[in-house]
Amino acid sequence: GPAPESQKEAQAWLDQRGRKFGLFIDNAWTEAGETFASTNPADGKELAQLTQATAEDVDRAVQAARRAQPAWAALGGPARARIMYAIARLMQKHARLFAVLETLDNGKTIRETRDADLPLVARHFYHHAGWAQLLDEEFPGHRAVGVVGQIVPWNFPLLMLAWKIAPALAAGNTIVFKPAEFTPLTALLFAEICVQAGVPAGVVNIVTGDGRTGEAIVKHEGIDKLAFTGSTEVGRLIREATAGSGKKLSLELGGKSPYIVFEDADIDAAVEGLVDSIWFNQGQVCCAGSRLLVQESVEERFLKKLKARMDNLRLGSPLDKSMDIGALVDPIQRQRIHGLVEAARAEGCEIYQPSACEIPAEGSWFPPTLITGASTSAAVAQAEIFGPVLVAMSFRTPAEAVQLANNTVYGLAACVWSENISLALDVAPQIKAGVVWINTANQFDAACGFGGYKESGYGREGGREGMFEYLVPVSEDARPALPAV
Ligand code: TXE
Repeated sequence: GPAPESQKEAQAWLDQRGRKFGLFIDNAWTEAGETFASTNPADGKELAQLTQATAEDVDRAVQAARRAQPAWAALGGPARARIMYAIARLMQKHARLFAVLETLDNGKTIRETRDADLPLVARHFYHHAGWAQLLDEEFPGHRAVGVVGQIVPWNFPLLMLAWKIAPALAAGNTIVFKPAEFTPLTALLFAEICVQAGVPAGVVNIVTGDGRTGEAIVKHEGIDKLAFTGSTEVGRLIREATAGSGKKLSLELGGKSPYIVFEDADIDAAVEGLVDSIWFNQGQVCCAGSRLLVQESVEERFLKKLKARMDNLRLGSPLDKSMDIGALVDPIQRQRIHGLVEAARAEGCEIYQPSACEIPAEGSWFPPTLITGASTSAAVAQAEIFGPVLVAMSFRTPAEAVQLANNTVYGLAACVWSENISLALDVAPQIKAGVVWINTANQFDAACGFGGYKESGYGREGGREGMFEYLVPVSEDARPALPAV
């Protein structure tokens, strides 16, 4: 069953501030201003009131970050590393509290927050503490960009925070960070961890709010670099808004990743991998394997096994350790997903949902869904659904598989399943995707750059490549001004 101690701890943490939060600026909490509610999507109940940060609030956060930046950079990599190791250890120490809070705020299952999100978060801080330690040797001739603005979505609130904040700190930047309006709570708990770990005032500032707060960060002249993860639509707005501003920018956007199964694949393993690929986090994953491309000769066998596996997926209370599928982040997302699935049904597609899957009366839920018979140009085959919905198509030859795999505007991730490693290694590089997994799925490593091509964005997070996003060559500072013409 659920962990009662950690649940009590999470409720106590919320209560301790009267369930009303201000902003975290310069290592201090502001009074709550105009607020909005964050709810538990599993029961629709309010968890807390959060402050909608105004442009003035954002400006104060940027000023604090600007004041703190020179000293933070001058502290040097090894000293920053010590603080980052402390953050990593504290994240591990409070992992259960973080996991419960994340599950309450987001609706994802406790099994995932406990076994995936939190271990990956700690690992990300440890890994980047290592980069801080080695900064001078590994990145000679580089310095921190300065003040960075970071905006993240709601699907992996804390993990996306780690992907953003860890490399920025390692490189010597100071930060104005905005969590998504649906899932702001763990970022605020993280703020307390920063204080405990000895992060100096002004280095990490956390402002809550919706897209208006995001816009204020994007437009602020005191921001030297922006890092955004979210929808392609907002990514495009940010790129337009920053064009010509000189701000450095990285975008991690949507995806419609292919999951390719060849006839010689280990079918049972491929089915299991697919369950993880599309139903992990209710399919609200940028690199979700949302398009199954299966070789015609094994299509029937594969789909039969897949449906049997779908029938065994358990959907229900995210705090229950035995659940596979939790709640969607918000009823708005449920509405969107429902609309796309119903449009596919109206176009004559076949929709499979396990008949025994009971949907709770309260909260926002969607059953695991398989769509067959969609044309390659159908909306469900092209648009990022961002829910527990898989679209299956078949192919005859490897060349056709590659053509179908690349037939979207996105290019974030892909999976290739075949016991013939020559075939897999031949196909993988032909797929335009930032990551291609062979005979596996959802393998994330802090040492490995993650990011996209095409409308999935640009820039990489993680590893050496990710560090360069938060550094600039010092030679640019030394370059003499151009002579007047
Ligand atoms: O994303 P948004 P939403 C896709 C997915 C999902 C859809 C909508 O298909 O169904 O987007 O989700 C902030 N300037 N993905 O609406 O709006 C916002 O407050 C600056 C895929 O939640 O992109 C939040 O913090 N910031 C994606 C963050 O941007 C702005 C993950 C993301 O919100 C802003 C999320 C603005 N004008 C959604 N408007 C993935 N592939 O990982 C909003 N924001």
